[in-house]
Amino acid sequence: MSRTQVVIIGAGPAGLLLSHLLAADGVESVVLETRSRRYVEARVRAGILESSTVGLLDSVGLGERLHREGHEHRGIYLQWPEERHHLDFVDLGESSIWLYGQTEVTRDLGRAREAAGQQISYEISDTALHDVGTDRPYVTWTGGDGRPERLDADVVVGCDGSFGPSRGTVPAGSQQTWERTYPYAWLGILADVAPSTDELIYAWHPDGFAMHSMRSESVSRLYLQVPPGTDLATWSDDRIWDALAVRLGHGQEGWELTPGPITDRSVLPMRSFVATPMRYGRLFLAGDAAHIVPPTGAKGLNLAVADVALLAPAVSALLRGDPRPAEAYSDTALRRVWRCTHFSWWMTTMLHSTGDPFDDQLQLSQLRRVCGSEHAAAELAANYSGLPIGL
Ligand code: RFL
Ligand code: PHB
Repeated sequence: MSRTQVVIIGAGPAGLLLSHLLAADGVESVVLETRSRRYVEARVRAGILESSTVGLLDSVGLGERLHREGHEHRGIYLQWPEERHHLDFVDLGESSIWLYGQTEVTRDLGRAREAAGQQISYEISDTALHDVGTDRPYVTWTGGDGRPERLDADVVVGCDGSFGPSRGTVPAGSQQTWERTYPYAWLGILADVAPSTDELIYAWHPDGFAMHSMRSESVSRLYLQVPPGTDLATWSDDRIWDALAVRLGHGQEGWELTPGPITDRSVLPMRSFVATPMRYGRLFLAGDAAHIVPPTGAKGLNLAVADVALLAPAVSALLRGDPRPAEAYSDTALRRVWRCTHFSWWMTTMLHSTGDPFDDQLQLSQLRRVCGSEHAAAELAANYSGLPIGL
């Protein structure tokens, strides 16, 4: 029977960063992951890092490539037909944000953990958590070679995203969940073309929301609001670029959207979800395993980082015999989770067309208010650029 101090389920950003932070505190962990390392590192997802996320990565030696290859943005554009406004977070007294893909964060973490000799088992199956309500939890799984495995630990951390088994291990009576589904989805593309904008554009349009993001000087990332369950086959490349051009305002005041070859496309459902508390006995939940936000606020990855920044010292203290930070973890983390849940819901409902003309007018009124009032703009900027880690 093998034993470690902490078993971490999931090698996404939350799990990898947690193993890194624990190691810096002298705590041993083993990471278990169903997918291959290549798959995990290639998964196209988030793109925006808050300043506190960047600060944390810097402080643990993970910021070097980010500063070299990432891009610092002072703010975002908000637009609706005929009007585009730049919100400069720095001028509004808030922090800048960084454009650096989740793929790159995961690669940096993967390399750092490999160099440190971190034990990570990829391509495992049948992950099951046992006795997490006791002081002797353990995890079983089937290894890549088909052999059954068991690992006993002091603590198990579920960093296994929204579909992993950890959250479901908590008995129903010991967990409460909140959920909101939205009547729209995003069609996201990656394209081999230089971005047509210097900073992200969030666009309200009666046809539906559109967003222009990017990954580098030569790779653009764009999104279109589509109905949930949209079949990608019904969206040809031309249809996608035409819709983006209309919604993003191609031709207005000389602005042009340059199309290019699409290299990746997917449809993403949108939902808000929170499970509380984020602890049950010796099981702690972090990142998407505990909460999901719609991507409109760029919060998911940043929340996962904020969770593990709180959790790592709490677990270290617990293992040294001080249970207080671990007892405070869930309540402390949830204050930020609910703030980001509200902000993501607010951005989402302000920007996505519902087809109801009354909603259109309310949304346009809200957008004009945000772009016309320094106070309203500063509130968006503070939430978007990120609240302090310990909020
Ligand atoms: P992850 O990244 O989902 O990682 C969970 C890992 O657990 C593994 N796993 C298991 N491992 C072992 N045994 C099992 N039984 C397992 N079941 C699952 C999975 O394979 C996976 O590797 O969760 P984590 O680490 O909590 O990280 C969360 C972020 O990935 C997520 O919140 C963000 O990507 C959300 N998000 C965004 N966040 C931002 O901060 N800024 C953004 O701009 C942003 N844009 C986005 C996004 C998410 C998107 N999608 C696809 C959901 C844009 C998109 C399109
Ligand atoms: C992205 O670059 O993928 C991205 C950026 C901001 C968002 C969502 C996604 O709000």
